Amino acid sequence: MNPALLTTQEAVDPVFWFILGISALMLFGITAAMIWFVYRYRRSRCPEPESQVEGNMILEVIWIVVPTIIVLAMFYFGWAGYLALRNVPEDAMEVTATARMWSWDFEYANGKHSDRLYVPVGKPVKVKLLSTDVLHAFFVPAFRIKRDTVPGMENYVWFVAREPGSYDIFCAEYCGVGHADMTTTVEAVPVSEFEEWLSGMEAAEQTEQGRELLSRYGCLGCHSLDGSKSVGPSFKGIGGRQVTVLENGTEKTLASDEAYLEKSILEPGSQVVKGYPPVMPAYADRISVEELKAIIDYLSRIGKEQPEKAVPKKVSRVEQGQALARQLGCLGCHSVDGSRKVGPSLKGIYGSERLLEGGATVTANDDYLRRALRQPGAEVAKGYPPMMPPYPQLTEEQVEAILEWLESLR
Ligand code: HEC
Ligand code: HEC
Ligand SMILES: [Cu+2]
Repeated sequence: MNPALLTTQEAVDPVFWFILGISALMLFGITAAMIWFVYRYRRSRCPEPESQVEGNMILEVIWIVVPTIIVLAMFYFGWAGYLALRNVPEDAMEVTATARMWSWDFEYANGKHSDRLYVPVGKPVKVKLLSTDVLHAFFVPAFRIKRDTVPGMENYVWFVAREPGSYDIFCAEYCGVGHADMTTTVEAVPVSEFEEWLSGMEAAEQTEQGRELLSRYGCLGCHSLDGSKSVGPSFKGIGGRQVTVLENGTEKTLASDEAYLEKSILEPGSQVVKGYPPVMPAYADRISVEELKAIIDYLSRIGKEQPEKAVPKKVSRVEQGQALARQLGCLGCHSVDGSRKVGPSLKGIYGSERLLEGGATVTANDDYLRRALRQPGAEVAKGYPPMMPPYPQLTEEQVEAILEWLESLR
């Protein structure tokens, strides 16, 4: 038997049914024999023992040998199944699951994080298990896997999802007041959908990447984002607008769709915007296909949306704060809809009056909220346990992003 070829369900289920079957057989066999003996040798029928049995070799051999074989068989199948659970197939995809009070964070090879575990159907997944605080346990009943996450120690499980679907994940180690809320799901999706999800970025990241490329390639030296004319036309509203160009000396009016944008970047000389000098360098051999795509996406987007929204210092910060809150597990203890969890809801907290343990009240301004993050034990909200962990790893910039996110929850 090659244990590595099994899925975890196939490794566990037969052993389970084997042991359950033998136990059931024993239960019914022994109970039936007992009832039969009670009836057959009842006192009214046999008041006195009539014979004295000294021993029976054959019987003794049977009840030593048969149970020994049964127990060894249970051990053998159990051990083989256990090896299958511990031998990760070589082509397994790695994901890191971090448990903390009271939520899960999943990190993929490319650095992407999520609060649900996305996996491709049919591909083995190795889940590295870490804990940042106390003992938790990663439990997915559908795949028959359960393993402790231990602070300071790395553990692992693996599984294959054969069918697309959503499978429950629980924490199976009592870890404090929020334990019962420590649930999420494995989302098994077709491989192509998974790849798309994995490489996909949040809108905020995309916007940031697009902008970053524009400044890296010096586009912003000749193009403004705010509508003002510089060496070249402004990018403001560029996606989808009508533009008049000179192509080989003839004037043409066309819509600046993605194909037009691509051509303008790769071979700007072929269509020159009317009223501008043909000085834009060609980028045909200088940027990669992905970068070109990111730039075009960005330019098309700032055409459709409000430019202030698409070049969003503020919005992307809020989204960064929200992503951090999810990643750091704030949402395991705080709701954003006004409901009480382990800690107070973060909805409407910004700017509100807070009652503290000891009777003082404070206004939740940036200073207070910053202290709440930096030294959570110093001021404790009244009626709540002093359970909030400190986050010494947060940079000042990240704290600012979280504060802006909190402000947006008003
Ligand atoms: C040296 C200055 C300069 C640089 C650097 C530059 N451009 Fe241009 N760009 C221009 C000029 C001038 C025009 C208008 C004439 C033309 O169409 O060639 C233009 C036109 C365009 C157009 C068509 C604009 C419209 O209104 O239809 C796009 C799109 C564009 N540039 C994108 C970019 C991108 C993206 C980059 C960076 C990868 C870049 N440009 C770098 C000067 C520049
Ligand atoms: C383990 C659970 C837990 C986690 C994780 C957690 N908190 Fe808290 N938090 C609490 C509890 C409990 C309180 C109330 C007691 C106190 O003030 O210390 C609290 C208080 C707060 C307060 C002050 C609330 C008030 O009413 O004045 C803020 C703001 C806050 N948390 C934000 C966050 C942010 C942001 C994160 C993520 C970086 C986070 N918390 C992570 C449990 C948690
Ligand atoms: Cu837990």
